[in-house]
Amino acid sequence: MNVDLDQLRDEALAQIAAVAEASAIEQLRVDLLGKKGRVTELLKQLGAMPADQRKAFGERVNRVKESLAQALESRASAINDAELDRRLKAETLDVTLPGRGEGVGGLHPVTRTLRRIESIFNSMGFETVEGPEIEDDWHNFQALNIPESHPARAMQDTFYLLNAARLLRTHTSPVQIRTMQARKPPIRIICPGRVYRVDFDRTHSPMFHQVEGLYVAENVGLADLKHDLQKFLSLFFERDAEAMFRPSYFPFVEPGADVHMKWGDRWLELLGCGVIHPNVLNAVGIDPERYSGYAFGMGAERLAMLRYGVDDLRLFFNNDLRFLEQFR
Ligand code: 2U9
Repeated sequence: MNVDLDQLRDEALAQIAAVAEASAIEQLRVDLLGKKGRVTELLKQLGAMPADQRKAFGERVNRVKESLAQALESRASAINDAELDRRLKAETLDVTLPGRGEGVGGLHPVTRTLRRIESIFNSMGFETVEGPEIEDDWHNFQALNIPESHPARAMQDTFYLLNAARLLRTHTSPVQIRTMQARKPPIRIICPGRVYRVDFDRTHSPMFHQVEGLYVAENVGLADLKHDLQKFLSLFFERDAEAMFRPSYFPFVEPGADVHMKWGDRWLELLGCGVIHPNVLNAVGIDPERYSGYAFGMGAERLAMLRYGVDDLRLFFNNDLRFLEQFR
């Protein structure tokens, strides 16, 4: 018995000393001191002993039990300390590093361009008016003297809604139609907004932004148009813009023109314009014998490309931050 107890204690102490993990310590505790542990089993033998040996043996077992419990506890705390040391070394934090900060946002280059166009025209006496992006055939085409046979009305060019009674506006002209129906001349407005066409390549997007404008009053003509657009271009490009008005056809104006601007040694087409067709004035109930007007239309992305030197329109719609960040 005596030898067994000492041997058990020495073996157990050696096992405890050899343990390297907290979970293994717990397993050892169960093996030694648990309900069916080796030391506990010894205590169970007490009952079968002669009474004169029982007390002395009981005391010895209890002493072994206490020393093992103590050894287990100090080994466990040594393992915990070592683990804490390891983590403190591994998970160091450099509190002197500068913070990452918050990224400062900015307006999209097309938004900036739209606002620039708008504020220039506002300063020239044009009021900004907006309207619906879902339109009907009359406001988008018929009122604008666009004939039934015009290719713009074909499915390949216009997005029609499922029942075909409505469509996504192909220009912001219906806003001018609605404004002329609701007001009396003089009317001097610009209409910025999204427009939609079935078109997608390096210089066309199925959704893009237009700014259209018109001025309707008595005795408004081509001279006013040329003067006002010349002024707009000079303000927009911040230089003495050299503009050329070249005859062009649009159903809603007569005469119509494309406006080109001298760009280095080339002429660039920038926008379209013209004197409002009498059929359009009649359609909205304005007497073409008394009133006349001019109108123009420009693509905001096209002006943004020129102002910022961007050569692919699709960059405006991909929204890659590496591109957008350059406009902060
Ligand atoms: C009404 C009457 C006339 C607006 C006009 C243009 C010429 C024109 C294009 C420029 C490039 C569209 O953005 S673009 O693709 N626009 O060339 N727009 S005259 O004429 C109007 C508008 C409304 C009631």
